Amino acid sequence: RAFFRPLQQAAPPSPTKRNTKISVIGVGNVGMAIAQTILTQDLADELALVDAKPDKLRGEMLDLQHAAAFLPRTKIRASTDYAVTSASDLCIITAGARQIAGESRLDLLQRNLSLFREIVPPLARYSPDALLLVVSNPVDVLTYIAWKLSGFPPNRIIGSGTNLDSSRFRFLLADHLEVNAQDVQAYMVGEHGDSSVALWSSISVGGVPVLSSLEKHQIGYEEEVLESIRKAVVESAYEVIRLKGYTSWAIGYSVANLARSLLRDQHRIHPVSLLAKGFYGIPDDREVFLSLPARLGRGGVLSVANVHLTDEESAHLRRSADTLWKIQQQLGI
Ligand code: 6V0
Repeated sequence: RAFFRPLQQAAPPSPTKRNTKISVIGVGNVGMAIAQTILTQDLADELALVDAKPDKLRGEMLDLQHAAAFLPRTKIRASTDYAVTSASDLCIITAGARQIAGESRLDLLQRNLSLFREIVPPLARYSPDALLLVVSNPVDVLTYIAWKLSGFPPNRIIGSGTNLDSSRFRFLLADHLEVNAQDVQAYMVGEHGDSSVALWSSISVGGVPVLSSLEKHQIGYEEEVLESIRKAVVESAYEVIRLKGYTSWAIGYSVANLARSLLRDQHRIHPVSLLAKGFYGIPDDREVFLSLPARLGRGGVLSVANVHLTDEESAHLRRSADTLWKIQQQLGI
């Protein structure tokens, strides 16, 4: 005897109602933090996981599935075969080779390039209309590589970039000013990591611009404090890695936040890595991905906010663009 009996004369489900599907490639610390945040925040109807290690992959899938009684209903699947990602709305790449002792940054990049050659073409084939979100490091160069290997238009290729750096910046500013981080607006742009650029003029608390509201004699002091906060942002990733071996929770929340803005067409502004040529004096022949504040929606990067940069800030961006471009030339892609 069936447990449920169908309603008489029921209409079939509407064919126009589509499920939202997210795929996460790489189920390491970062991939799993992203996956679990996506589940708890009810961002997808279907979640597909892919990794090169079948046992670890199956173990992680079962562990998440066993939480079904406590979560919104999401179909979770996992496979080493990319067919599982078919018809995704968003593919998030977190797979990455780890740096071996003594290995140069360029050698690591070469290894990640071969890895991306295995990952990106099948993702693009199975989900030709998807948005691609790259998290693996070095994120700006790998986002460029994903763009080249996918053949997707640039608006559908996004690197998580300085979205995380900016949230660390907001946390530290909020801590200093004793306010809630959600009320602090502040952007870090440029290259993710060591040479990211803090946009001082962007800092506002509760809508009040911090620097321009200070008296002249206070500005020097406050600029010193802000500079020490910027340094602390750069240091903080190293500190977490030194203390616990990797970073996971903050990148998990930050990527889930991007997924929400993209899939729910929120038109929110996030600093993410995007094709930056032509912006802030970056020449058109420099095809590099760098973070700039962008309006995100269902179409991916909808537009780039025209924020004011000082001469020094835009020169810094152009230097980063040059460095990344030279690295890309050496990779031969
Ligand atoms: P991890 O725990 O080593 O996980 C990497 C996963 O990738 C492992 O499960 C591997 O099995 C898997 N993998 C390796 N090769 C393949 C392949 N060919 N196909 C599929 N899967 C594969 O690393 P962790 O999760 O800690 O970090 C992942 C990446 O995220 C690294 O590159 C980090 O540097 C990067 N991060 C980026 C951040 C950002 O802000 N953009 C922040 C934190 C980490």
